[in-house]
Amino acid sequence: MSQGTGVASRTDQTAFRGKIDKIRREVDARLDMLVPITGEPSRAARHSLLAPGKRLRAVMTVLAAEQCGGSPEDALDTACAVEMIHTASLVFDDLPAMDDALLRRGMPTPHTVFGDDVAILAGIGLLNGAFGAVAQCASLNANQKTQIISVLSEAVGWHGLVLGQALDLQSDQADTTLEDIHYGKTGALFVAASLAGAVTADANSSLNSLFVQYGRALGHAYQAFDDVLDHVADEEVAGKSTGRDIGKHTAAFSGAGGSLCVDTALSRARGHLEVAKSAFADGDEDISQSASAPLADLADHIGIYFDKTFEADR
Ligand code: GRG
Repeated sequence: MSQGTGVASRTDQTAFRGKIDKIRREVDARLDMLVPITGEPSRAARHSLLAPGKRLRAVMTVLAAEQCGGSPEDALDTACAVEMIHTASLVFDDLPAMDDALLRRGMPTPHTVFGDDVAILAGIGLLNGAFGAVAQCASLNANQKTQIISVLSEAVGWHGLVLGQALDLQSDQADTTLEDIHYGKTGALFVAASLAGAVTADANSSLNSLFVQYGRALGHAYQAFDDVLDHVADEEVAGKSTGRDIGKHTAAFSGAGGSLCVDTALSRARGHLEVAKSAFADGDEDISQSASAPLADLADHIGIYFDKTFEADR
Protein backbone atom coordinates (compact mmCIF):
# COMPACT_ATOMS: atom_id res chain seq x y z
CA MET A 1 0.00 0.00 0.00
CA SER A 2 1.96 2.94 -1.23
CA GLN A 3 -0.49 5.79 -0.91
CA GLY A 4 -0.31 8.13 2.06
CA THR A 5 -3.35 9.47 3.82
CA GLY A 6 -2.69 12.88 2.32
CA VAL A 7 -3.13 14.41 5.77
CA ALA A 8 -0.86 17.37 6.40
CA SER A 9 0.36 17.58 9.96
CA ARG A 10 -0.30 20.80 11.90
CA THR A 11 2.19 20.24 14.67
CA ASP A 12 5.43 18.49 15.37
CA GLN A 13 4.26 14.88 15.41
CA THR A 14 7.27 13.72 17.43
CA ALA A 15 6.34 16.07 20.26
CA PHE A 16 2.69 15.07 19.95
CA ARG A 17 3.62 11.39 20.13
CA GLY A 18 5.56 12.10 23.32
CA LYS A 19 2.52 13.83 24.76
CA ILE A 20 0.12 11.01 24.02
CA ASP A 21 2.62 8.40 25.21
CA LYS A 22 2.60 10.18 28.57
CA ILE A 23 -1.22 10.10 28.65
CA ARG A 24 -1.11 6.39 27.79
CA ARG A 25 1.26 5.65 30.66
CA GLU A 26 -1.02 7.53 33.08
CA VAL A 27 -4.07 5.69 31.78
CA ASP A 28 -2.29 2.32 32.07
CA ALA A 29 -1.26 3.02 35.67
CA ARG A 30 -4.75 4.11 36.66
CA LEU A 31 -6.42 1.14 34.91
CA ASP A 32 -4.16 -1.15 36.91
CA MET A 33 -5.58 0.42 40.09
CA LEU A 34 -9.21 0.51 38.94
CA VAL A 35 -9.34 -3.24 38.19
CA PRO A 36 -7.67 -5.04 41.11
CA ILE A 37 -7.26 -8.81 41.13
CA THR A 38 -10.25 -10.22 42.98
CA GLY A 39 -10.89 -13.49 41.17
CA GLU A 40 -10.90 -15.21 37.80
CA PRO A 41 -13.13 -12.67 35.95
CA SER A 42 -10.89 -9.82 37.08
CA ARG A 43 -7.81 -11.74 35.91
CA ALA A 44 -9.42 -12.18 32.49
CA ALA A 45 -10.42 -8.50 32.42
CA ARG A 46 -6.87 -7.43 33.27
CA HIS A 47 -5.48 -9.82 30.65
CA SER A 48 -7.35 -7.81 27.98
CA LEU A 49 -7.33 -4.38 29.57
CA LEU A 50 -3.63 -4.17 30.43
CA ALA A 51 -2.50 -5.70 27.13
CA PRO A 52 -0.82 -3.21 24.80
CA GLY A 53 -3.81 -1.40 23.29
CA LYS A 54 -3.36 2.00 21.68
CA ARG A 55 -5.59 3.74 24.28
CA LEU A 56 -6.87 5.93 21.49
CA ARG A 57 -10.29 6.64 22.99
CA ALA A 58 -8.84 7.37 26.44
CA VAL A 59 -6.32 9.75 24.87
CA MET A 60 -9.20 11.40 23.00
CA THR A 61 -11.01 12.06 26.29
CA VAL A 62 -7.95 13.68 27.87
CA LEU A 63 -7.25 15.77 24.75
CA ALA A 64 -10.89 16.92 24.56
CA ALA A 65 -10.59 18.09 28.15
CA GLU A 66 -7.37 19.92 27.31
CA GLN A 67 -8.96 21.52 24.25
CA CYS A 68 -11.66 22.93 26.56
CA GLY A 69 -9.17 24.23 29.12
CA GLY A 70 -9.47 21.28 31.53
CA SER A 71 -6.76 19.20 33.18
CA PRO A 72 -5.59 15.67 32.34
CA GLU A 73 -5.91 14.72 36.02
CA ASP A 74 -9.61 15.59 36.16
CA ALA A 75 -10.25 13.65 32.93
CA LEU A 76 -8.22 10.55 33.85
CA ASP A 77 -10.89 8.34 35.44
CA THR A 78 -13.36 9.21 32.70
CA ALA A 79 -10.71 8.31 30.11
CA CYS A 80 -10.20 4.97 31.91
CA ALA A 81 -13.95 4.36 31.89
CA VAL A 82 -14.01 4.87 28.11
CA GLU A 83 -11.10 2.45 27.73
CA MET A 84 -12.85 -0.14 29.93
CA ILE A 85 -15.99 0.06 27.79
CA HIS A 86 -13.93 -0.30 24.63
CA THR A 87 -12.05 -3.30 26.04
CA ALA A 88 -15.33 -4.92 27.13
CA SER A 89 -16.59 -4.54 23.57
CA LEU A 90 -13.45 -6.26 22.24
CA VAL A 91 -13.84 -9.14 24.71
CA PHE A 92 -17.44 -9.66 23.55
CA ASP A 93 -16.59 -9.16 19.88
CA ASP A 94 -13.91 -11.87 19.98
CA LEU A 95 -16.19 -14.54 21.50
CA PRO A 96 -17.03 -17.60 19.38
CA ALA A 97 -20.66 -16.42 19.11
CA MET A 98 -19.47 -13.17 17.52
CA ASP A 99 -16.23 -12.88 15.53
CA ASP A 100 -14.59 -15.98 17.02
CA ALA A 101 -11.12 -14.42 17.11
CA LEU A 102 -8.00 -15.92 18.65
CA LEU A 103 -5.66 -12.95 18.83
CA ARG A 104 -6.13 -9.42 20.18
CA ARG A 105 -3.58 -6.79 21.21
CA GLY A 106 -0.88 -9.31 20.37
CA MET A 107 -2.25 -11.76 22.98
CA PRO A 108 -4.55 -14.78 22.91
CA THR A 109 -8.15 -13.64 23.35
CA PRO A 110 -9.51 -14.04 26.91
CA HIS A 111 -12.03 -16.78 26.09
CA THR A 112 -9.20 -18.94 24.68
CA VAL A 113 -7.28 -18.56 27.95
CA PHE A 114 -10.03 -18.40 30.60
CA GLY A 115 -13.02 -19.96 28.81
CA ASP A 116 -16.14 -18.35 27.31
CA ASP A 117 -17.93 -18.17 30.66
CA VAL A 118 -15.18 -16.24 32.43
CA ALA A 119 -14.61 -13.98 29.40
CA ILE A 120 -18.30 -13.00 29.40
CA LEU A 121 -18.09 -12.20 33.12
CA ALA A 122 -14.89 -10.21 32.50
CA GLY A 123 -16.67 -8.12 29.84
CA ILE A 124 -19.62 -7.48 32.15
CA GLY A 125 -17.22 -6.59 34.97
CA LEU A 126 -15.36 -4.10 32.76
CA LEU A 127 -18.60 -2.46 31.66
CA ASN A 128 -19.85 -2.20 35.21
CA GLY A 129 -16.46 -0.97 36.41
CA ALA A 130 -16.49 1.80 33.81
CA PHE A 131 -19.67 3.34 35.18
CA GLY A 132 -18.42 2.83 38.74
CA ALA A 133 -15.16 4.64 37.94
CA VAL A 134 -17.10 7.73 36.86
CA ALA A 135 -19.60 7.54 39.73
CA GLN A 136 -16.79 7.27 42.29
CA CYS A 137 -14.41 9.81 40.73
CA ALA A 138 -13.35 12.37 43.35
CA SER A 139 -12.58 15.15 40.86
CA LEU A 140 -16.06 15.28 39.27
CA ASN A 141 -19.18 16.87 40.71
CA ALA A 142 -22.59 15.19 40.67
CA ASN A 143 -23.75 17.07 37.59
CA GLN A 144 -20.65 16.10 35.61
CA LYS A 145 -20.99 12.45 36.67
CA THR A 146 -24.61 12.33 35.55
CA GLN A 147 -23.76 13.86 32.18
CA ILE A 148 -20.79 11.54 31.59
CA ILE A 149 -22.71 8.41 32.59
CA SER A 150 -25.51 9.44 30.26
CA VAL A 151 -23.10 10.04 27.37
CA LEU A 152 -21.33 6.71 27.93
CA SER A 153 -24.55 4.75 28.26
CA GLU A 154 -25.76 6.26 24.98
CA ALA A 155 -22.56 5.07 23.28
CA VAL A 156 -22.87 1.51 24.56
CA GLY A 157 -26.59 1.16 24.02
CA TRP A 158 -29.38 0.82 21.52
CA HIS A 159 -27.93 3.38 19.09
CA GLY A 160 -24.26 2.63 19.79
CA LEU A 161 -21.98 -0.39 20.18
CA VAL A 162 -24.83 -2.84 20.73
CA LEU A 163 -26.66 -1.77 17.58
CA GLY A 164 -23.47 -1.40 15.53
CA GLN A 165 -22.37 -4.91 16.40
CA ALA A 166 -25.80 -6.37 15.65
CA LEU A 167 -25.89 -4.61 12.28
CA ASP A 168 -22.39 -5.88 11.52
CA LEU A 169 -23.30 -9.46 12.42
CA GLN A 170 -26.36 -9.24 10.16
CA SER A 171 -24.65 -7.17 7.50
CA ASP A 172 -25.70 -9.39 4.63
CA GLN A 173 -29.29 -8.51 5.34
CA ALA A 174 -31.28 -5.91 3.45
CA ASP A 175 -30.76 -2.24 4.03
CA THR A 176 -27.83 -2.05 6.46
CA THR A 177 -25.49 0.75 5.46
CA LEU A 178 -21.78 0.95 6.05
CA GLU A 179 -22.29 4.34 7.73
CA ASP A 180 -24.70 2.85 10.30
CA ILE A 181 -22.30 0.03 11.13
CA HIS A 182 -19.29 2.32 11.36
CA TYR A 183 -21.14 4.81 13.55
CA GLY A 184 -22.38 2.12 15.93
CA LYS A 185 -19.15 0.16 16.18
CA THR A 186 -16.74 3.06 16.41
CA GLY A 187 -18.21 6.55 15.93
CA ALA A 188 -20.57 6.37 18.90
CA LEU A 189 -17.76 5.71 21.39
CA PHE A 190 -15.51 8.32 19.73
CA VAL A 191 -18.32 10.87 20.15
CA ALA A 192 -18.74 9.83 23.78
CA ALA A 193 -14.99 9.88 24.45
CA SER A 194 -14.64 13.46 23.26
CA LEU A 195 -17.93 14.71 24.76
CA ALA A 196 -17.13 13.14 28.13
CA GLY A 197 -13.70 14.80 28.12
CA ALA A 198 -15.37 18.16 27.43
CA VAL A 199 -17.75 17.60 30.36
CA THR A 200 -14.80 17.02 32.73
CA ALA A 201 -13.61 20.49 31.69
CA ASP A 202 -17.06 22.02 32.22
CA ALA A 203 -17.24 23.02 28.55
CA ASN A 204 -20.36 24.87 27.48
CA SER A 205 -22.94 22.40 26.15
CA SER A 206 -23.43 24.65 23.12
CA LEU A 207 -20.17 23.09 21.89
CA ASN A 208 -21.54 19.55 22.01
CA SER A 209 -22.43 19.44 18.33
CA LEU A 210 -18.77 20.06 17.43
CA PHE A 211 -17.64 17.06 19.45
CA VAL A 212 -20.38 14.98 17.85
CA GLN A 213 -19.22 16.08 14.40
CA TYR A 214 -15.60 15.32 15.28
CA GLY A 215 -16.26 11.91 16.84
CA ARG A 216 -18.61 10.83 14.09
CA ALA A 217 -16.21 11.77 11.26
CA LEU A 218 -13.18 10.32 13.03
CA GLY A 219 -15.14 7.15 13.75
CA HIS A 220 -15.98 6.71 10.06
CA ALA A 221 -12.34 7.32 9.15
CA TYR A 222 -11.01 4.94 11.80
CA GLN A 223 -13.40 2.13 11.01
CA ALA A 224 -12.62 2.42 7.28
CA PHE A 225 -8.87 2.22 8.04
CA ASP A 226 -9.53 -0.69 10.40
CA ASP A 227 -11.55 -2.50 7.72
CA VAL A 228 -8.60 -2.12 5.34
CA LEU A 229 -6.28 -3.38 8.08
CA ASP A 230 -8.51 -6.44 8.50
CA HIS A 231 -8.32 -7.01 4.76
CA VAL A 232 -4.65 -6.44 3.98
CA ALA A 233 -2.55 -6.78 7.13
CA ASP A 234 -1.14 -9.97 8.54
CA GLU A 235 -1.86 -10.84 12.16
CA GLU A 236 1.64 -10.05 13.39
CA VAL A 237 1.43 -6.46 12.15
CA ALA A 238 -2.20 -5.96 13.25
CA GLY A 239 -1.72 -7.71 16.61
CA LYS A 240 -5.15 -9.29 16.19
CA SER A 241 -6.97 -11.85 14.11
CA THR A 242 -7.48 -10.47 10.59
CA GLY A 243 -9.63 -11.37 7.62
CA ARG A 244 -12.75 -11.46 9.81
CA ASP A 245 -14.73 -9.12 7.52
CA ILE A 246 -14.03 -10.78 4.21
CA GLY A 247 -17.30 -11.82 2.65
CA LYS A 248 -19.40 -9.25 4.51
CA HIS A 249 -21.13 -7.29 1.80
CA THR A 250 -21.02 -4.03 3.71
CA ALA A 251 -17.24 -4.10 4.13
CA ALA A 252 -15.94 -1.13 2.19
CA PHE A 253 -13.86 -3.23 -0.15
CA SER A 254 -15.70 -6.54 -0.32
CA GLY A 255 -16.39 -8.47 -3.48
CA ALA A 256 -14.35 -9.04 -6.54
CA GLY A 257 -13.11 -5.44 -6.73
CA GLY A 258 -10.11 -6.20 -4.48
CA SER A 259 -7.58 -3.41 -4.46
CA LEU A 260 -9.89 -0.96 -6.19
CA CYS A 261 -12.23 -1.18 -3.21
CA VAL A 262 -9.33 -0.81 -0.76
CA ASP A 263 -8.51 2.44 -2.53
CA THR A 264 -12.12 3.52 -2.13
CA ALA A 265 -12.03 2.77 1.59
CA LEU A 266 -8.77 4.69 2.03
CA SER A 267 -10.02 7.66 0.09
CA ARG A 268 -13.21 7.72 2.19
CA ALA A 269 -11.11 7.47 5.34
CA ARG A 270 -8.98 10.44 4.27
CA GLY A 271 -12.08 12.51 3.51
CA HIS A 272 -13.55 11.75 6.93
CA LEU A 273 -10.24 12.64 8.62
CA GLU A 274 -10.38 16.06 6.99
CA VAL A 275 -13.95 16.57 8.21
CA ALA A 276 -12.88 15.61 11.74
CA LYS A 277 -9.93 18.01 11.62
CA SER A 278 -12.12 20.90 10.51
CA ALA A 279 -14.85 20.26 13.10
CA PHE A 280 -13.61 23.01 15.41
CA ALA A 281 -12.40 25.43 12.75
CA ASP A 282 -15.57 27.55 12.64
CA GLY A 283 -16.80 26.84 16.12
CA ASP A 284 -16.68 28.70 19.37
CA GLU A 285 -13.77 31.12 19.64
CA ASP A 286 -12.60 29.59 22.90
CA ILE A 287 -11.65 26.36 21.25
CA SER A 288 -11.28 27.16 17.55
CA GLN A 289 -8.81 30.00 18.06
CA SER A 290 -6.78 28.39 20.83
CA ALA A 291 -3.11 27.84 20.05
CA SER A 292 -3.40 24.14 20.67
CA ALA A 293 -5.81 21.95 18.70
CA PRO A 294 -5.08 18.55 20.22
CA LEU A 295 -8.08 16.79 18.72
CA ALA A 296 -7.09 17.83 15.19
CA ASP A 297 -3.55 16.70 16.00
CA LEU A 298 -4.96 13.35 17.04
CA ALA A 299 -6.72 13.02 13.68
CA ASP A 300 -3.37 13.70 11.96
CA HIS A 301 -1.72 11.15 14.21
CA ILE A 302 -4.26 8.48 13.24
CA GLY A 303 -3.66 9.08 9.52
CA ILE A 304 0.09 8.80 10.00
CA TYR A 305 -0.29 5.71 12.19
CA PHE A 306 -2.22 3.83 9.51
CA ASP A 307 0.20 4.95 6.78
CA LYS A 308 3.05 3.44 8.77
CA THR A 309 1.12 0.28 9.59
CA PHE A 310 0.21 -0.36 5.95
CA GLU A 311 3.79 0.44 4.95
CA ALA A 312 5.12 -2.11 7.49
CA ASP A 313 2.86 -4.77 6.00
CA ARG A 314 4.08 -4.35 2.41
C1 GRG B 1 -21.79 -4.13 25.74
C2 GRG B 1 -19.57 -2.96 25.51
C3 GRG B 1 -20.64 -3.77 24.89
C4 GRG B 1 -20.53 -4.14 23.61
C5 GRG B 1 -21.49 -5.04 22.93
C6 GRG B 1 -19.54 -6.60 20.98
C7 GRG B 1 -20.09 -5.24 20.80
C8 GRG B 1 -21.42 -4.92 21.40
C9 GRG B 1 -19.45 -4.28 20.09
C10 GRG B 1 -18.15 -4.46 19.42
C11 GRG B 1 -17.93 -3.42 18.37
C12 GRG B 1 -16.55 -3.49 17.82
C13 GRG B 1 -15.88 -4.78 17.62
C14 GRG B 1 -15.92 -2.42 17.51
C15 GRG B 1 -14.49 -2.48 17.05
C16 GRG B 1 -13.99 -1.14 16.82
C17 GRG B 1 -12.52 -1.12 16.57
C18 GRG B 1 -12.07 -0.26 15.44
C19 GRG B 1 -11.65 -1.79 17.33
C20 GRG B 1 -10.18 -1.67 17.26
O1 GRG B 1 -9.84 -0.53 18.01
P1 GRG B 1 -8.33 -0.11 18.25
O2 GRG B 1 -7.59 -0.17 16.95
O3 GRG B 1 -7.81 -1.29 19.18
O4 GRG B 1 -8.31 1.20 18.94
P2 GRG B 1 -6.87 -1.26 20.47
O5 GRG B 1 -6.62 -2.72 20.76
O6 GRG B 1 -5.60 -0.53 20.12
O7 GRG B 1 -7.63 -0.58 21.55
